[in-house]
Amino acid sequence: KPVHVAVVGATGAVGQAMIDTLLRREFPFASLKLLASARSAGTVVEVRGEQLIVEEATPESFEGIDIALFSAGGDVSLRLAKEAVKRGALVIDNTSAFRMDPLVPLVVPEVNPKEIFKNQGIIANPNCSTIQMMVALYPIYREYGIRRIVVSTYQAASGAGQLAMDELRQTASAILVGENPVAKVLPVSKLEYHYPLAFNVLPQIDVFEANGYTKEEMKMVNETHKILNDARIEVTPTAARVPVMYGHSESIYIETDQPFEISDILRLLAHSPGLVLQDDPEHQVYPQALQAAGQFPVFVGRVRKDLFVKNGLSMWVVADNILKGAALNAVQIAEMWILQEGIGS
Ligand code: A2P
Ligand code: 11C
Repeated sequence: KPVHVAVVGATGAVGQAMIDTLLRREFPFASLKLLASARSAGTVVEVRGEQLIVEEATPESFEGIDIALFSAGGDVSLRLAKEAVKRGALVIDNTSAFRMDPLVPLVVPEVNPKEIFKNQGIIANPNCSTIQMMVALYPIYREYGIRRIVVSTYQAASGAGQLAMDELRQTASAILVGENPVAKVLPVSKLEYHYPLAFNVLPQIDVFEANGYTKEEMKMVNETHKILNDARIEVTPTAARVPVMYGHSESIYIETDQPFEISDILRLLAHSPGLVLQDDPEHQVYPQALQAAGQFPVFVGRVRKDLFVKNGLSMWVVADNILKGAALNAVQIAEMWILQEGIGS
């Protein structure tokens, strides 16, 4: 049976990466429908040598669609995902709209692939900073157990969208010619105060919650608990935006339940799915955002035992937030789904 795929938000940064990823991985789609808002309806995009015309996303757009990849913001998902399901599509949603819904699986294919098959029409893609942390920690969690995670993120501007990337470029250029740049987008466009990201670090991603943590930080706590199905893990996150275009970096410290040898941890990380170990201090080899940009894997390095805490372990984890953090993870879920269903041309 042929598979008909739709990308909702096809003109956005993640939507474009979804199209690229479907092509790079030779996803066997029979047709590809590109959907966005009325603003960009009529835009022509070339895919596999064919001129595809972007259409406005409406409930009727999903007639005949088998898999719909959504990345057009939570409001669009809330309005249209169930319409797509009603018409027989499997929705893989990259927004936060359904992530914490108990009826919606939250999936990182390297970690909890079986959840894919418990879906009731919608599968949620986790937040980018959670996905890369899960890929790196799951092998250790499975072998040794993890009771505590202290994570600090160094997140790229692309996570906040195209306007944030434009602002990073503009504020950097302004500072270089001695001007005082005025920011209008970062850290959160809908809030009152804005600060330049260029030559700066902003310890705020998304809005603050009543407990003093940001929404981004709370996603790392709640999504980790749901993906590992273990709410006992103590997660202490700090999320910061750094002047990088693509690639989130994370400094992760964990405490395991069982004691470990560092050589065993390195061997484990070197042979885990979706993960590339880049750890050779002697030759200054470690993961870097610039090198991870455009790549599919999660990179891990700087792996070392804590100097004081018996089961403490630190590492540096980097991934392309638009690829493994969004588009690739969604496409991997779609691949597993069609394999199991035995569909695809
Ligand atoms: P459009 O280009 O028509 O605005 P990004 O996060 O990079 O800004 O991308 C957001 C994506 O979501 C774009 O493809 C955008 O399309 C799409 N989008 C925004 N609002 C809507 C909407 N109301 N209906 C459908 N797609 C939308
Ligand atoms: C960022 N993590 O880097 C955010 C973007 O829940 O899918 C992704 C938000 C989400 O700003």
